[in-house]
Amino acid sequence: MAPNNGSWLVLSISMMLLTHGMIIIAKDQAIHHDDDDDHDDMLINDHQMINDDDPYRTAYHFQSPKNWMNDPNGPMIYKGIYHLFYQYYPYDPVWHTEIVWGHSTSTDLINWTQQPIALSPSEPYDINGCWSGSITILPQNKPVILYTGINNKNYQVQNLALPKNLSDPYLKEWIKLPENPLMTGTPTNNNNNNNINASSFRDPSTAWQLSDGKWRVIVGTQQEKRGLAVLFTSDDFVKWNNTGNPLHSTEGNGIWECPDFFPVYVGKSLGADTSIIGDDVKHVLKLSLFDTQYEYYTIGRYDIEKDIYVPDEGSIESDLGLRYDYGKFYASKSFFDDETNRRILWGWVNESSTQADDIKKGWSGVQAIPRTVVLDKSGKQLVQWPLAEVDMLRENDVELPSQVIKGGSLVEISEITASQADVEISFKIPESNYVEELDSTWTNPQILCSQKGASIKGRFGPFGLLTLASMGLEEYTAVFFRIFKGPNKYVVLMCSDQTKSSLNPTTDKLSFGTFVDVDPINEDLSLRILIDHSIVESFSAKGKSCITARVYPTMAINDKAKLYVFNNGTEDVKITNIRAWSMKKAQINLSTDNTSNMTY
Ligand code: DQQ
Repeated sequence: MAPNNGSWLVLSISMMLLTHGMIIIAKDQAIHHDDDDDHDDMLINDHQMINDDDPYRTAYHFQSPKNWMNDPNGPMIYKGIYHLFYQYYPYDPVWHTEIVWGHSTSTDLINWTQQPIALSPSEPYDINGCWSGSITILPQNKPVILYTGINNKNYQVQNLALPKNLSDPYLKEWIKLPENPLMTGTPTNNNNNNNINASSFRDPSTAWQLSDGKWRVIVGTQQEKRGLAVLFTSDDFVKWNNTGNPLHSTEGNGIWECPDFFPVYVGKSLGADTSIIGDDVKHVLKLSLFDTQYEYYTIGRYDIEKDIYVPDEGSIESDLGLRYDYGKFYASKSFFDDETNRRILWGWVNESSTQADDIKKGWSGVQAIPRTVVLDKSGKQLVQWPLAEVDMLRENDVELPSQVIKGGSLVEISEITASQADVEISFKIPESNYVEELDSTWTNPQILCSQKGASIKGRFGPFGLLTLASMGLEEYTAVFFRIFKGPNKYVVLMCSDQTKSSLNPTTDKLSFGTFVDVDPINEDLSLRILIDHSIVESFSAKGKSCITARVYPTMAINDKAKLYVFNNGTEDVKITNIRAWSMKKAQINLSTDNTSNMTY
């Protein structure tokens, strides 16, 4: 792509910064904190300080070396190296406003090397925190970060940072632009009201460019209770104008955090670059709703004449709409991997333990296994699937013959490390008149799952898997289906039931659930679960519905954990396929050099 004026301007600013030695954010630069010397040492040796016996530390999910991690920020691929930045508080396993951008790199999205902190509070426009944001790759392969700074008055402003050295594929150092902040809201009671509340204005998206050469970016905000993705445009990526018309907004759902806006191909299982426009794509707008702490997405059309996004009829941002994940999954961020033509999604999975327990274990937060995202053939929802690279960690392949699982029975899947596993299973049910009727008031699947947990007998279901189960079933996390007869079709409920996940009475054991768009008579009812000590990540119907849970068994830990297929319905169900693997440990956040230690 030919460089446009914007990228040349950015380039010249970056050259100027290099020549004049402006704001360099390096690993040994003091972070805004009282006791810097000790902490610099901690950053380098962090990974050595986590207790090796911790039964909840994950083995192949991305985690910070220690302490607090939340949102994934600015994932990308640059010169063949994958980058993940993340909201990181390096001094405490608890969120603090003066958060920094942790940074790790990988060649395979599974094994990660810790890099120096990319951004930390240092300037009046971000002295109280470097909050979430995104990366955009400008023409001539120049990545830039747009992020939210919490300024010296505690207002939220949008800033730009550039790599110090584009020839370093690890992009270890970042430079903040002297023109920052580039986008601001209006502090309360200011007469020049630009209708953006400076206390609720954050998380710039990846920018996209249309044929008029202008860059567009959305930022999450709210007006009263109306949630909005305000739209800014720019010719040069430095001077940004508020168009005054949000890309999209919805009454009543409060501030939109971490908006993500991207195209998906219709009828093609490929990812699309964020700037792709055309008849062969639809658009997705994802919001993280602060008020519910859940994410919602809609599928719709990007009207480039009006610069607005119009969700398809019936596609809405609420509990009646679609979610990437019906469990714990928040502040997610996708990027387009142009080397493999995939759109890859990262999402933060927070703890379900008490803060006191987080402090005891010394860390908090994991990232879900990155997922590919494509449009389902129905055009009405997305399909997500763990990256193929995850399969490299599989070992001890166990395959059980196709069989009928009788109502009320349990089958163990043995010979794998059940606390660190990947399991795939498919069920089939026969046509039957003996299916539970769906009551018309049962519209909320999460509530239905909490009322009809794994121990509540049905007819076809509950059947599925008991993960992280103790020998005497004192503890287990059950992921299962239950089939109902709706007015004109079968209705499949998928649940992740955490109520028996731990004997520790203090953990949050909320059940999760969703209805799955699958025909259980004519299609296989498939389930894949990634189990990793304290996370159970479930994908049903080949990725149409996902539920992620965090659990903390006290007995079913390490080699004491077991995995079972169960059927607690009265009716027999056919298992058409079962395969399971132990998962090797990935190398996550080694603080050594960039290329070594990439073996399994
Ligand atoms: N986390 C960041 C914010 C974002 C929130 C602060 C979402 O930028 O809105 O750590 O989890």
